[in-house]
Amino acid sequence: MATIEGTFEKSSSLKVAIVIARFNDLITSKLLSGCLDCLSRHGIDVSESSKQLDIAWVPGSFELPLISQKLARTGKYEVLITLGAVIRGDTPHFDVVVSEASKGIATVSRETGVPIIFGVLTTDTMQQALERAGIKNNLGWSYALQALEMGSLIKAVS
Ligand code: INI
Repeated sequence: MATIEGTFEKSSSLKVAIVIARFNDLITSKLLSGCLDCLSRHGIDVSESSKQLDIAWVPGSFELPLISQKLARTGKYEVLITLGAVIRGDTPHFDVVVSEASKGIATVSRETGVPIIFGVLTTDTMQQALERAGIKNNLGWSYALQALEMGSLIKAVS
């Protein structure tokens, strides 16, 4: 029997791209901070001159799949992390944005074979989003950890 799982031992050699939405930047920039803190603590160079991390900004969560697809197709990255925040109170088309972002990201990941972490907060209120972006817990940190695990796991099954 083979037990196949991701590890965190070689995290420091992974090449990572983050695709982040500017919409609700108050939230997404906090998710990014948490994400970078986790990557950095696992040995990934997150400096401006880093050769193993790129960050792409898009207008909103709706645009996350297209730019993720472009980046994944370059073959330069072992794993991608998408960051966004869609808040129900702010928009009547909440369901459309969430649905397109989630389906699009899942489709791109399967099509390209590159793991893409779904780091899009979907909340009813700004307060809930703030709580998940640092006031109580910063999910950006968790998304980065999941990225490291998947980056390792995809290598283990390739
Ligand atoms: N984009 C988000 O990331 N979060 C939102 O809450 C949101 N709202 O409220 O509408 C949102 N809209 C913008 C959308 O993602 C696109 O950028 C826009 O429709 C242009 O295609």
